[in-house]
Amino acid sequence: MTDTTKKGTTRRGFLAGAAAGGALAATAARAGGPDPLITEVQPWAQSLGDGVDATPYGMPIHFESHVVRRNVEWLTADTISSVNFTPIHELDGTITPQGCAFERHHAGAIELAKPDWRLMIHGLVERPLVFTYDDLIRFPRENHTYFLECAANGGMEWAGAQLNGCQFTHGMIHNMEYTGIPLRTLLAEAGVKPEGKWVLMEGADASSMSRSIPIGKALDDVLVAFKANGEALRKEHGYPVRLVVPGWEGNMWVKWLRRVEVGDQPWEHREETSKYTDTMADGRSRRWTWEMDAKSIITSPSPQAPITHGPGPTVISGLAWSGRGSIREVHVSLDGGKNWQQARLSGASHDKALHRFYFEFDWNGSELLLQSRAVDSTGYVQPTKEQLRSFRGVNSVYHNNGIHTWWVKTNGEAENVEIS
Ligand SMILES: Nc1nc2c(c(=O)[nH]1)N[C@H]1C(S)=C(S)[C@@H](COP(=O)(O)O)O[C@H]1N2
Ligand SMILES: [Mo]
Repeated sequence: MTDTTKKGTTRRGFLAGAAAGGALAATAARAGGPDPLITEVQPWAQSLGDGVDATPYGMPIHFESHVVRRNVEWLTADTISSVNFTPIHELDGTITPQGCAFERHHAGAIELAKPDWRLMIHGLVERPLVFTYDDLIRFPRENHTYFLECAANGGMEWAGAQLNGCQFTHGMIHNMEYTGIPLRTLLAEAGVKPEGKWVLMEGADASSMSRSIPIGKALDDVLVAFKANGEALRKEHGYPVRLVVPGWEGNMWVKWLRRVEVGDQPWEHREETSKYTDTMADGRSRRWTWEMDAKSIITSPSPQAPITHGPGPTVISGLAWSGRGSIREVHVSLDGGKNWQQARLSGASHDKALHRFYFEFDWNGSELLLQSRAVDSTGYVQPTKEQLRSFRGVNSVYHNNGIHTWWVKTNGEAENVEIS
């Protein structure tokens, strides 16, 4: 094949033209001769592919088998009362597929069939009620997209940089479109008595996960959800029914929901006293911290997603979210917070849901101290870790929403660091 005779119509001509444009320089550099991937008939074009009955329910193609939840062995004594992390460094857009959305169980993920599921509403109500799954789905439904963030997301980073990858530092989060019945609809069916000011939400697993929620939130946007991203909840996320508590810490999103009790005061159960409370510098703990403050993280480049293409056009990508509303702006710094530039938000902007941001720039190959900073719709600005510690000390585990830093080296590798 001669590829120089008719410039502009041949492959070499095309690549030379592209190289002049800059963006395809890396591809053009390989243009020593004909590319067999283009010029030769490949195996996948010499035989037929799979039939439509080969995969009744599809899994990701095996080339993507590294895009999975991962756990950190030393973090918990066993894998039953434990957590794994969403591979946020590999995902894009805003929706988290259920198959790789992080899991947090206190007594393992249980198997509870729809016919065996019951939801009880009792306590300070006019009519104590029990719903079956078939009862539940006869109420009017709503669809909403929300993030769930475990309050402990980033907990290991309070004292300093520790885990090398955003999957581990920020991966206790997922974002799904839920189909469910507003809790207020079910409470109205039971008739909350005037003295009913709190609800206790309890799960059916052996942990008896239970949390107190003020009636105002329960009657606002809380959902009793049975689908996520269009399909049934996965077992790991509470099949057949879980609670969705928009913007509030993940622990309150009770899975395998079985009981709603209406009361006149909070129950002060384990998960809202000895756990999921924030210990301050003086050793005393904050009683409640329900809302998740605005936060952001650059997912690429990051330690698990280095820059592999060398200097030139580079895409920075990341996630931002707020438990108080939507994300108004995200700023990106290349120099550890000295200078900030506006990132570009792309995709859906739902209240209390993940937002995707991008920042495109021409990397000159020098070291970077990458940071991102979210501003939410209330005007709240994500704090630095220093600011956070000045208020909260270093005894905390939960609710670390400090600005995070990746040190990008000249070879494109990134490392979790903290700068002061
Ligand atoms: N019944 C029950 N609900 C539960 C839990 C649990 O162990 N049991 N864990 C809670 C915690 S701490 C979190 S962060 C979220 C995690 O939800 P996910 O596993 O869908 O990510 O569920 C919450 N709901
Ligand atoms: Mo959690």
